[in-house]
Order: sequence, then structure tokens, then C-alpha cells
Amino acid sequence: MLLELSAGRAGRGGPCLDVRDKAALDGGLAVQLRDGFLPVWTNRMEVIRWGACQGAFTNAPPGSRLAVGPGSFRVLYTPAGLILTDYLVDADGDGIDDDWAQTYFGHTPLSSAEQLADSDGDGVVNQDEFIAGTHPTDARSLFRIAAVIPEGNRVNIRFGPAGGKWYRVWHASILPVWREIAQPAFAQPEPGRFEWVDDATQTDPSRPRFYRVSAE
Ligand SMILES: [Ca+2]
Ligand SMILES: [Ca+2]
Repeated sequence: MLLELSAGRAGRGGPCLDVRDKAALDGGLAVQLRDGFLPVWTNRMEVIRWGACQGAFTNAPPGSRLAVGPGSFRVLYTPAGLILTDYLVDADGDGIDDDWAQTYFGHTPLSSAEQLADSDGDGVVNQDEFIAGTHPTDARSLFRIAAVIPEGNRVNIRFGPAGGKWYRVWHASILPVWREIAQPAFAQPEPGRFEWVDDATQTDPSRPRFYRVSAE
């Protein structure tokens, strides 16, 4: 399947393709940029909308990166559709999006010392703030588990700021033996906050439960 993105679509929103019923995905996905459009890391584009979805594009599994133009998008599958987000252009090869570095530091590439520095003193180095999509010069902006709320055998894990990245949840009953939760389903109780509910189907409520959330 070939989809085309232009600046008009980025500003207007709305999907390239609207499958009102169930979408059965097979084969590959190709995305081309039109009319000189160059996405930036803040773009979030819903390219396919569906009522339900089965399968995934063979070259773009959930959470993978898809090469588009001079960079790549993160591919997210949601219950409502396919989202392209977190556009990355790294022409100078430092591992950091060039536009992100320009926005926050006024130059690119960032040196190793700059990447490993904690510019705002919030305990998260600049490189990790980039990965999590948080603000590297605002100490109030950092990615973390904000609340762990037990309800009987269930536990609500709330974390953020979240959106546009690929999130994974990990569990341990004996530290540090972490096991990844398979296909965690996230709710979004408020903009920028995600919630995952441990319903004890992949964990053992009779033992201690530790949690970790990662962003990519
Ligand atoms: Ca770069
Ligand atoms: Ca920060």
C-alpha cells in the first residue's frame, strides 16, 4: 500500500485512508512525501483509520520505524487506526533528531558530553529526554511512573508524559529479573498521561510486584 503525505494533510489532520469496517493488513506499507513536505518530530499523523484491525504490515510491525523521505517515522497501531509519529532525521549521525537538537540547544550535532549532561537537573540526561520526548531544559518535564494504585488483585500504573513513543511495561517479583508484559493495552485518562492496568493475568499477585515502563 502506498500513502502520500503533504504539508496540507499534516495541518488538516484526518487519515489518508478511512476503513470504516475491519481492516485486514497484509503486504508492505510505503509512504512518500509530496510537494516538498518535510515532517518534524512534533508531527503526529493518523494515516489509516479503521473500525477494527487484523494483522500488521510486514515491513512495519507495531513500534517499528518506517523510512520516509530523509528520515523515519515510528509506526503505532491503535484500536482506531495507524499513526505515524516521532519523525527522526539524523543527518549528522549523533543519534538525536537534528531539529530537536536545534530547538532545545540551538545547534546540531550534540557532543557526547551534551548528550550525557542533565541540563535541567531533573535526574534524566538529555539523550534520554530526547528518547522519551520530554523537555531537556525544564525540570518539571520528565518521564516517570506517576502513580501505582492497588485495587484488590489489580494494580493501576500511571505514567507520563506519554504519547507518540513506543512504550513497554516490565514486571518483576524478584529484582532484578524483569519480564516484559506481552501486548500491554494502554488507556489515556487525560492528555499526555497513560495508564496500564495489571489484572494479574501476567503477574502473580501472591508475590511482590515491581514495575518498570520504558519508552523508545
Ligand atoms: Ca542529529
Ligand atoms: Ca526535563
